[in-house]
Amino acid sequence: MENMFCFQCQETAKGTGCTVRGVCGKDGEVSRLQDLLMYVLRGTALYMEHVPNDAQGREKVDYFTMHGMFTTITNANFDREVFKKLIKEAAEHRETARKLAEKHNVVPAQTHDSMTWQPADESKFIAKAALVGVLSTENEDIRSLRELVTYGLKGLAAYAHHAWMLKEKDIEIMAFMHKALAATTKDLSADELTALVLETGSFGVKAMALLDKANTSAYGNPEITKVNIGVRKNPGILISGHDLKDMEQLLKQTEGTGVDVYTHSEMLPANYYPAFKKYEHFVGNYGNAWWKQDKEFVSFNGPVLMTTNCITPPRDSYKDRIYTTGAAGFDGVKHIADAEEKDFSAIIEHAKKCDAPVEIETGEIVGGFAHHQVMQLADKVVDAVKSGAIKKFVVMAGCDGRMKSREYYTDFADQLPKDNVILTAGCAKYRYNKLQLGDIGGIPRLLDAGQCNDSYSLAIIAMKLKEVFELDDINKLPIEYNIAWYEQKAVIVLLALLSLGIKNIHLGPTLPAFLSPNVANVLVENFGIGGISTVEEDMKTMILS
Ligand code: SF4
Ligand code: SF3
Repeated sequence: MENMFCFQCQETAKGTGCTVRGVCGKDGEVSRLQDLLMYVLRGTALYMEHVPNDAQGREKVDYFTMHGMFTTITNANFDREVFKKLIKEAAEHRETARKLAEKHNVVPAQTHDSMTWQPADESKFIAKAALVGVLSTENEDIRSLRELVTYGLKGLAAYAHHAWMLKEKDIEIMAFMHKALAATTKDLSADELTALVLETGSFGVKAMALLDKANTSAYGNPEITKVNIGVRKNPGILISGHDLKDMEQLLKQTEGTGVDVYTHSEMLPANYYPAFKKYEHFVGNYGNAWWKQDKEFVSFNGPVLMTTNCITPPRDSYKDRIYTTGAAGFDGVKHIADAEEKDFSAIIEHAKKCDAPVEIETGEIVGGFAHHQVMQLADKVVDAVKSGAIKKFVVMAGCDGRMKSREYYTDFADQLPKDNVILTAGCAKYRYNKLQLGDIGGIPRLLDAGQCNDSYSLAIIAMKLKEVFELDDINKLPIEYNIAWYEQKAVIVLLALLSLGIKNIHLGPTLPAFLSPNVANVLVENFGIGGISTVEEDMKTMILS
């Protein structure tokens, strides 16, 4: 038997599954512990799906399940001790869930082993995990659908978690999370599971809308911003990941200390928010997408705060400068504890002893085109479409990754006709956000809405255009979707788009390994999902046709 089995991300080994060690660096033990954590969370869900939404005391269980799932997404947490602790805590939360169900007279008649298995003996965790992982579902289509739901839920949990940090909670999202997680243990038909996949997508829309509300009500609407990509002479802290509350607290705590703050990868869009732009010591963005961190963290010189995914196994040369917080973690890396106001003093003191960052790039990039800002430009955009100055919008949202084949996205962006506008979100943008793509009558040809969750903004923009042009079908808009995926946040974005009725999405650089041939067929037949080919070929079929 394999030491592990994981195929949740795009870079999975041989395009089929990681079985010895993850391409991401996750080892067999951590992978198995993640499987076991998911198992106990499923057991919890089998109680929680019956607990009324207004039941007193459910919030802690909701939070724990959401947080637990978030820790298992690709490149979030690699710390085995964290997972052992989470598994034991999960059993305690499951007990709370059982008591809640009992109190409300809704204890299910049927039991499942995940509802009763006890983590009494740590030495038995791995053996148990080997029995309950992905491959424990034998039918490959059912397995495929269960995992598609599960990965969508992981992405959904991550977005709901970011919103929760800003005190935006939606009990219906939590209730659905348990219902869907519970469903993955049941004997459902392929049709029932397919319906659940779409329902997961519709809750993905809700979670992204909730997060959009949380972010914009706390920090204002993103606005067009030129972001400096060079450096200054002070020591700096680099902040990565997606958690804007951490960003806020770090900026506050570093003010007046002589330490500058730079964003990295998915934190770049923090530069677009009015509440953050006002800080004089907030310099700009350093580096590129997550997978280049092993080089860029070396030249940054100062400490790095990883607030969420994507962390990659740190090199010894800079490991002592990495700090994690929230759902992120790595063995031997310092972790900043959760608190209403987190204490970043250790990282600030650390920064003061470091050299200033080495400049690796100079200039500016432009972003901040979330829905509110684009609506301000709506008249201009509509006129440009009507006059033919803009022929097409191409949504190129999603993730970046290591594979050489992703150069496709740089070439694709570069070769698009000059009357096409790219709409982007997520770290996929680093493949082309430093190209000089120009503008169309003052409208930049690359409109960056923000983080991957801000794909919600792209959907809002599409729906607004549909209304303006009085179309009965969103697919009649001159919009093409050429999306790059890597981890499970991209899975929920994809499912969200499908639930909104968007068809003919191209997904690359490869289709998910967790789609069985039959499930892939269902997606092709019902939604027109396709892969990518060569730039020349795709330019012909998507853009010039
Ligand atoms: Fe492999 Fe991706 Fe799973 Fe890591 S997350 S073990 S790379 S499939
Ligand atoms: Fe990137 Fe990890 Fe997906 Fe939020 S940071 S998009 S890969």
